[in-house]
Amino acid sequence: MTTPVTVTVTGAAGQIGYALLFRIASGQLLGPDTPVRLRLLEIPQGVKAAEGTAMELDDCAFPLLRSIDISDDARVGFEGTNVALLVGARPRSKGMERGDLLEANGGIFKPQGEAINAVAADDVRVLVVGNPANTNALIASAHAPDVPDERFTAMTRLDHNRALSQLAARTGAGVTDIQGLTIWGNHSATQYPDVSHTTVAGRPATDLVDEAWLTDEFIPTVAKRGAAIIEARGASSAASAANAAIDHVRDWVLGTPEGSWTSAAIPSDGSYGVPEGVISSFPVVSRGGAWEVVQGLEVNDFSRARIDASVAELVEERDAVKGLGLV
Ligand code: NAX
Repeated sequence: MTTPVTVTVTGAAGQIGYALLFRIASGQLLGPDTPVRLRLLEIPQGVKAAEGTAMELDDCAFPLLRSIDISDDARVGFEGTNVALLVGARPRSKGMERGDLLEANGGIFKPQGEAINAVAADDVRVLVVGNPANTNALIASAHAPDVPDERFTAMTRLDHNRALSQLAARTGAGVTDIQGLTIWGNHSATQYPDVSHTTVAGRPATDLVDEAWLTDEFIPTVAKRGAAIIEARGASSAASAANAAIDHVRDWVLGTPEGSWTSAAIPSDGSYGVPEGVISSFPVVSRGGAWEVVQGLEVNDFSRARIDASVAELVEERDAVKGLGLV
């Protein structure tokens, strides 16, 4: 057994929190040999429900779960944290403009970034799930000057998994037959699921599916899957989002398998023409506990236009939060 790892989940009493916490406590995040200390951060109105979830966690008698602390104070919630999953965010309410949404989330992610800077462990890794995830991650990072920028990431793994599943269904393959798929850009409707380097059981995906399907079905289905889930379920994706968060952190900490890559939103180093500093989704591998952008992929004209459109949206969001004094 190794030393316990402290994992903070914000929005712990929410839907995704409920789907996430049991999997973390059971060892699915960090493996079967790593004990976990959980810290649940909520707003005051959410604390009681988080206490209920903690009672259920107790009742699972998970061998790896060492402790559960609940707080509505970010300085307590992030104390000594090694892995911070920032799930709680301010959703867009009816009639809310994008600027208002960014400002409201600034009110959450600025103090959380400051608290992470002040009290988290030196090796803290942050995954932002709460939307607008890429820009929320940028805000938190801007307020944590002592934490290296690359430790702040945002989640596009759910989009990646959705794309894998759609392509597998279309080609009659298994998801494990698919390699080299990428989500580029923002976790929003402008995201670009790219199969131009993808192979399915060793064959180029572009030989197996036609362009019309890619443009008219695959890309919009992946990008709008969240809305389709809400329509069908009457509630937004929760278990699949929690699953993707587990995949992201596990790969980040333990490494991605040899021979393929995944997608994660990480601060750009300028690769593929994405302006430096913007938190954009890229093809990535994880080696030695750090994400690396897969280099040297050819970007065709179609991909270029799609990547540029999504990145332009990210730049706009960054400029908007800059204008609000949030970064
Ligand atoms: P819920 O509304 O069920 O839960 C959110 C929880 O966050 C609530 O319990 C609330 O009290 C808490 N909260 C709000 N402000 C907080 C703060 N300042 N500190 C701590 N807790 C706070 O939402 P849920 O369905 O769990 O979704 C959470 C977030 O995930 C939303 O922003 C949603 O848009 C986002 N998603 C992101 C996805 C992604 O792929 N990146 C996919 C799924 C999901 O839509």
